[in-house]
Amino acid sequence: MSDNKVQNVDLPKGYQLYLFDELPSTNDHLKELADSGYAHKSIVCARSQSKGKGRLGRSWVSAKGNLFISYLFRPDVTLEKAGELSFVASLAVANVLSKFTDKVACKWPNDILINRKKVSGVLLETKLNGENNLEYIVMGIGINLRTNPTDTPYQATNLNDELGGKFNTDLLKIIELLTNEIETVYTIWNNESLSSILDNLRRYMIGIGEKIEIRRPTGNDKGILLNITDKGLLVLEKTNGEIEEISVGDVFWQ
Ligand code: BT5
Repeated sequence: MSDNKVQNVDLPKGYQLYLFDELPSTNDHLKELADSGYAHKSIVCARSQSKGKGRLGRSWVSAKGNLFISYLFRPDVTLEKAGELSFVASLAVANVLSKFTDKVACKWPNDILINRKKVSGVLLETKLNGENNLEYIVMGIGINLRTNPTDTPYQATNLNDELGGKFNTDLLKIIELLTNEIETVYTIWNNESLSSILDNLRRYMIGIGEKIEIRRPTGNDKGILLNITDKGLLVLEKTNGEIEEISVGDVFWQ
């Protein structure tokens, strides 16, 4: 395992990176390491994944050249509070991508877009210790740096194409940029609250006031995206006038 430990990378204090050529899923591997006692702020990155995972049992297309990275955190918080880390991840990714282009946006809840196409996604996985006591959380982030699938229901893109073929930053440099940003945003979340994260994220959020379709496991709904609440829920005004606060789903533009 120590073979995978990377020393020549400039990360904020406390972070340790483990880099692999290929893994089934960086989230799954980091969960195993977490179970064997790896520390808060351990990071697993793979150059490719053979079984990359999305949310709700979906898969994440994981070809070489893109970023597949997972962060382990052991905050002393409830499960509900830990879920807020998805917004921490989104804001950090949006801030990093904004160093390359001003076309970055966020589509609720965690999709990061360039020119309204999906370039990145976030998958949180938790382990509980007792009823509502968090043992750890794994924050998985995928960023399409050089390629993207072309057959997804929501259109995808990659950073290199959006920069007209001019992306040439190496993997360790991207990991440094992202980890620095994650540390900054995580510290704000840890010290203050979700509201300051969401205020920043709202600068990137698109779709407010627009007609959307929300697709979710329990059924689809159409309406106007009114707002994102201070807890990160999506407020939908349905076509029948009813207002609902939604915690899980995928947004499609109408
Ligand atoms: C996500 O899920 O967007 C979360 C993706 C998290 C991936 C990271 S990579 C590192 C870590 N290890 C893992 O195993 N996973 C995490 P979701 O919102 O469910 O989006 C998945 C859907 O997006 C799929 O059903 C496809 O339609 C589409 N999709 C799949 N691969 C994609 C890609 N590379 N780029 C854009 N869209 C993609």
